[in-house]
Amino acid sequence: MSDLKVAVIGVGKMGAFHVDSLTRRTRGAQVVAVNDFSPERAAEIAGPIGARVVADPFEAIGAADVDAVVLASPGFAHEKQVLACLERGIPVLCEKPLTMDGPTSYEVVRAEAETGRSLIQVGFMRRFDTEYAGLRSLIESGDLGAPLMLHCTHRNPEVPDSFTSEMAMADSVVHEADCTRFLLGEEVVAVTVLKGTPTSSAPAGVSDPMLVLFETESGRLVTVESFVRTGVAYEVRTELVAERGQATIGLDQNLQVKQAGRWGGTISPDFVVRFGAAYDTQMQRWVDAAAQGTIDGAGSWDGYAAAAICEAGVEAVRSGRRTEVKLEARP
Ligand code: ISE
Repeated sequence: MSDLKVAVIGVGKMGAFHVDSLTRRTRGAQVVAVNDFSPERAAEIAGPIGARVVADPFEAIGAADVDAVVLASPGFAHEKQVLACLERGIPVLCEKPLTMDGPTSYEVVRAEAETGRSLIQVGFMRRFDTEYAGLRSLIESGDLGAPLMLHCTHRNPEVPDSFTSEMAMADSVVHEADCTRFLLGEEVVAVTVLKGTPTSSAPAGVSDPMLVLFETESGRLVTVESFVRTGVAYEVRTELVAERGQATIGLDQNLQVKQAGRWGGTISPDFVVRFGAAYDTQMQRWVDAAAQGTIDGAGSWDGYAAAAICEAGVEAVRSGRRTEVKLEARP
């Protein structure tokens, strides 16, 4: 079978990683077209792999030789670009968020349902991380009894000053929203946010860290510490509390060295290092599925549910009140 010919839209940090993954670490795929709002950046990434630069993202999506699309453009551009992929009937791997809010994500879910196919995969890469997948299998096995709570820690070493509390919800906490659904297999129905003393590194008015509480359909509680200016490293952990035991993932304990009266190791500096293998596994599974005209991972409904949870989360940040998540019926 010939390689899947892929257009990559947006080649910032994430898109460039995906191009590298498709070119060097994924079987059965070839990047043929690259688009970015900076033509110089697009040329820098496309040149070494012999792909062409396409100035207009919609021209790249519509190109006759493009079989599938990876979208790593800014979130606000996703809605129209995903719809263009649906219109052409080609598979798309869309980085989160699916769109910028619940209602527009739901429109995308409906548009996909009308095609009668599963064409949209959302890049919730943690589902492909061996530890997250292992924790889900453990929950499903029933060995620890019924799951009761999750405690999630989400820490970034640094973000730009322009990164607001609302952005922490939509950009970082969104992964915990998806993991909650992935691990517990049920919807989140309400979000509450508590803002504590902010770090002195946070600009005035920005709540960092903050404590987010998800309530699920069956009444389970999930706590999320969101702290995006720790100045330390990238730390993402989850502890499951179940009826007959607990389990923890994300300790990120790599090589530990003892020397000269001290011991220690390193912590992943960022998400591309911590989740690099998960991104690559996601890419291989998506390419294999896309070659069959389908997806293998989080779908548009998952993207919509995460967007709806984050929308409630942003409202909870602003109002300080417990906010219910409003989900439409699944088409
Ligand atoms: C970033 O955009 C990501 O998607 C990472 O996975 C997340 O952990 C980080 O907090 C975000 O800023």
